[in-house]
Amino acid sequence: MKKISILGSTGSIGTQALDIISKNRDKFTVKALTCGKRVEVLTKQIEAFNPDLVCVEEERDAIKLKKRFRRLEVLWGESGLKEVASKAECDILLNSLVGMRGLVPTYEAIKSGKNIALANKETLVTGGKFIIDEAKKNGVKILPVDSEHSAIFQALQGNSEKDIKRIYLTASGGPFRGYTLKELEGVTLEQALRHPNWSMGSKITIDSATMMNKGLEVIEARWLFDIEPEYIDVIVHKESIIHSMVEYKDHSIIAQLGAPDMRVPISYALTYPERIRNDVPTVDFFSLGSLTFEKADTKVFRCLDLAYEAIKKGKSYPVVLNAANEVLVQQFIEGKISFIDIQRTIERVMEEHVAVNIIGLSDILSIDQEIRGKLE
Ligand code: MN3
Repeated sequence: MKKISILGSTGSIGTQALDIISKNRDKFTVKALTCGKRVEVLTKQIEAFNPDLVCVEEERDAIKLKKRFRRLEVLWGESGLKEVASKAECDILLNSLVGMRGLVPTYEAIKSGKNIALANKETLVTGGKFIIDEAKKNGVKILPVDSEHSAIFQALQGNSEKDIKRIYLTASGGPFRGYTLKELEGVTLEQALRHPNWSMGSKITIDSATMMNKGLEVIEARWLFDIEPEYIDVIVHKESIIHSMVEYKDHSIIAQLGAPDMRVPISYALTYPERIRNDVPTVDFFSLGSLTFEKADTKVFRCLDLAYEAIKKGKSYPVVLNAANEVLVQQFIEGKISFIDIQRTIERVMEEHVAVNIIGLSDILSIDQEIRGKLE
């Protein structure tokens, strides 16, 4: 039995992970769960999975849960989340928090020697080298949950990272693939939330529409697989069947394919190096007929170039890129700014930024706060 703890158990990745666990009760047991405000969903999860430890955002919700489940340990707030990451008893901690707030819990989990199934890409975008070095120092595995990085990880099995020549990250292109800059100006929140292939949370769905998601994934791949950004290419592949590819030094290319369903990469991270059965549909090649590949239009989708620029310049730039993006996506969701304002403002904030060296966690957190303060 593998002991699993989940940060962000009521979100899209968290609920799909629990769905996998519920169908494989002989393989997994759940030790800790955390959520923000979806306490009703968490309550059902506590009844179904019987964890020892939970954490919620608000103290009043924690008090209610404590009354209802007497033997359950209930924590709350950011400090509670940190405590869960550090003390939850588990073989794998699934971090499916959204945004940069996943960074500190990842760090705590690494320090306490836990292997991490990482769905929170902002951890590596902002923490980068610092997080990878800490993981190495503590002998901790970081197993990718993001579908592209899971594909690369799968294509690497039996091979060596040293022999990688190039990584091809595939992108669906999102709902606005083929749009001109002019057309992008008029898009609505409802349109941006309608992803053609993947069903995901709202932050990542907006990031997919701006293509910032792919930019963040380039940075994530840079750190996960220790490869310079000039050897990471983005290919728009609208069918979302090839989830990414690795080209080796002998020019052999290994790809991972499958239906676009997050339960596959989630399962693989939880059961690695084994695989388990699931009810995900198989790829029907004859009804697909063909797979297509295009260049991303970075003149229209500026975020992708901005992410490459941030990782190439290094230092504090990726933290700035991420902080600005998180604030602006939230403002777009709240109807305060237009879709195109997201990329325009990130570009301006990056131009104005004077680079700072990142030595430790406190540098990352203070740059993040500074950028949020400017935009909020
Ligand atoms: Mn992805």
